[in-house]
Amino acid sequence: MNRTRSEALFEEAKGLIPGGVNSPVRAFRGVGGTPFFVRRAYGPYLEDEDGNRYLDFIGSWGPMILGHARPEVLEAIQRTAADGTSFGCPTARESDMARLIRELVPSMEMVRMVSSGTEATLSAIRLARGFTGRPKLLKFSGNYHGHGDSLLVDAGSGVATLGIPATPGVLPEVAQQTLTAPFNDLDATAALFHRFVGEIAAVIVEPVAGNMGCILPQPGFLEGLRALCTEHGAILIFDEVMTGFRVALGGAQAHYGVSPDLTTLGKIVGGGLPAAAYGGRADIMARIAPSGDIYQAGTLSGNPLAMAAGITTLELLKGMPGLYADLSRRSARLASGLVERAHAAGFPATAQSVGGMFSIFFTNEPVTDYACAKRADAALFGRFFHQMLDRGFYLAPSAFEAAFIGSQHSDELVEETLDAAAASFAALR
Ligand code: KE4
Repeated sequence: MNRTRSEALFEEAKGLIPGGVNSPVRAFRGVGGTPFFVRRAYGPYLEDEDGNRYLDFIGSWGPMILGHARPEVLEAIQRTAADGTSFGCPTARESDMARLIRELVPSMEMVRMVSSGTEATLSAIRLARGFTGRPKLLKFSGNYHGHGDSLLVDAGSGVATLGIPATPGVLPEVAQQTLTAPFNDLDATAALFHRFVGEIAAVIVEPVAGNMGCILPQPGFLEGLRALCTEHGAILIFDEVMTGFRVALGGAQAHYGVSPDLTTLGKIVGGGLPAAAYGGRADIMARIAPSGDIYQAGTLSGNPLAMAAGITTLELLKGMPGLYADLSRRSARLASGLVERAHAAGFPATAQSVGGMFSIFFTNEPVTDYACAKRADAALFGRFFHQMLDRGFYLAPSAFEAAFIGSQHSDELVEETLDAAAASFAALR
């Protein structure tokens, strides 16, 4: 494929923006090569600056579950913008959004809008610490919750267990307050609760992991976290920035039947515009300023255009009762079909899917946590990614990301994708 204009744009961007991108994963460091620059998008397709068209399995990293440039969403944005774009004053539309979120995610009795998933998780963590008066946070290896200091933390080694900074700029004394357990490991989680009695303010978890590839919770894992948090008086935070309205209309908590104390949302809730949210038990949320004493604020929180795009998206999803069954069926077909074609070409592969998200791992061992995911063949993933990209299929540009399908990914497009995968694996033999 000819991508000369993207290559030139990337060279120029690198002199203006760190790494040439406004978010690292876009630079294709996980798969090598030069990222394509998008000129426009429509339905399930992206079109780059050289006129190449790609079937998009990323959807802006989750938001575009109804496809790009959805007419109803564009119309809502245009109509709203005609009356102004930002006021910094309360609007009725923000209550409409909060009411709609509470209807779809009943555990979110009260809701605060923010502008990114990072802002949602760091606010929820501050709230949990303020509400409990406890300092420590427990997270899981391979879960990503945005770039808040408490979250850019690696597991301490062996006996240490206290967190260590995952990046320069995070202070050791901050990182030490974050404990880490392997995803799906209830015993390790319980051991941390027994070691740090009365110190853990919250557990934060991606109820379906999407930032080390798509890794499902083992039966009983989420229920076990719920029981441990209840037993120890810690707050259970489901980070549903990715899984919210993605694995089910009510998110992973509806799909698995486990209710957290707080939930964070992002991506789909903004319908492609910058919006995110955190919310949950009314007694906890009441502590947020100005009703309470725990501070959090944001100039563009509840922005009218983002509310219009998000509300329109959620209302459309509400009106599509069979959508999530279709997404589950198609993502399962993709997952099993990719594995079949990889095996037929002699490559090890396993895959996982739920609702509108899936991942393939180039290993034959079951993948239940980050250590397993890291043992898969990431180099092969990169080669497969580029084979598919050159055939017009844009999969996740990292072995440690999930891929997404939406309402526009028809059965026919799924089969086309599997045909391209067969040709790609044949070319890689
Ligand atoms: P943002 O700050 O990027 O809006 O959200 C952070 C975040 C929080 N929680 C979960 C579960 C997330 O997946 C994310 C962000 N996801 C990444 C993709 N893995 C966004 C893509 C990017 O970083 O550019």
